[in-house]
Amino acid sequence: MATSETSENKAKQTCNELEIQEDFTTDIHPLYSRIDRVSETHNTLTLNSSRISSQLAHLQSEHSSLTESRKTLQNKLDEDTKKITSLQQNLNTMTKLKNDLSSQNQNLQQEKRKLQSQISNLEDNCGRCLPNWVLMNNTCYYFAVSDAVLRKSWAAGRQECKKNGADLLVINTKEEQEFIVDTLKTLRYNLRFHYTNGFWMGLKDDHTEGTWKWLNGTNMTAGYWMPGEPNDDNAAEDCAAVYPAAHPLRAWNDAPCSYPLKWICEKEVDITPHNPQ
Ligand code: MMA
Ligand code: CA
Repeated sequence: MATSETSENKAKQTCNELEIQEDFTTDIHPLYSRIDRVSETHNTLTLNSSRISSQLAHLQSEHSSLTESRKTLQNKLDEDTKKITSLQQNLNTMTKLKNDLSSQNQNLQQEKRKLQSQISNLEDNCGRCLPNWVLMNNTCYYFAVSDAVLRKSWAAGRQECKKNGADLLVINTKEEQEFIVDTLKTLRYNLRFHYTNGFWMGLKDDHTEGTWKWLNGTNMTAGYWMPGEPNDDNAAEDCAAVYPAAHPLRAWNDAPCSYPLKWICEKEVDITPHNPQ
């Protein structure tokens, strides 16, 4: 304390002396004060410069560590992008596989239904009807349902029946009508309704328009026509066909006899079992 008081007093004294000597110092005093300011500025700048240098070093190290992270992240991004692409490819493959399997499944289901109906045919008519014919009440029926069988005119369809010792279908009872339509629907499960999907029967009105006669010569008594049929469209429809219609008792249509349709044959059960050659 004593020392600082003393130096304070000394300073005051010096100040006074300087004031007294003001006249002598007026020339050099501003120079000293400028030197002081310059040196102060220099100090400040040196300080700032070293701060900046250290900040720069810090920023540089941050920059290089960020560059490093950026590289790592970019690599990760590249890897992930690759993964995504390969997953996308897998997904496409899987989707395709799934579609293939589902269509295969559909085909197999169809095949299964066909085979099941063939099994029941075999169990029912083993040896009594030709292969692929259906037995009902001692009568064998052939339904030309296969896509491999082309549509034919009424007369050409009838010819096919005759080749097998049969003739076109004659429907004698309501039960037979229901059996025919039900069987058609079972066999043609995947066929959408269309008038070209009819099956010729042994029924015509070509002798007297409007008088329908079965092949066995009997007049048709009960007709299971679709609504609006028979309409003898264009005055040219003298042959009757049965369809896999929703309502089994509204399933007939008259069509031009030359028109290509499928057909149904009918024949009494063979007494002798069929021997496949
Ligand atoms: C129409 C209708 C039937 C006729 C067919 C044949 C699509 O159905 O008039 O009665 O038999 O055409 O072309
Ligand atoms: Ca018609």
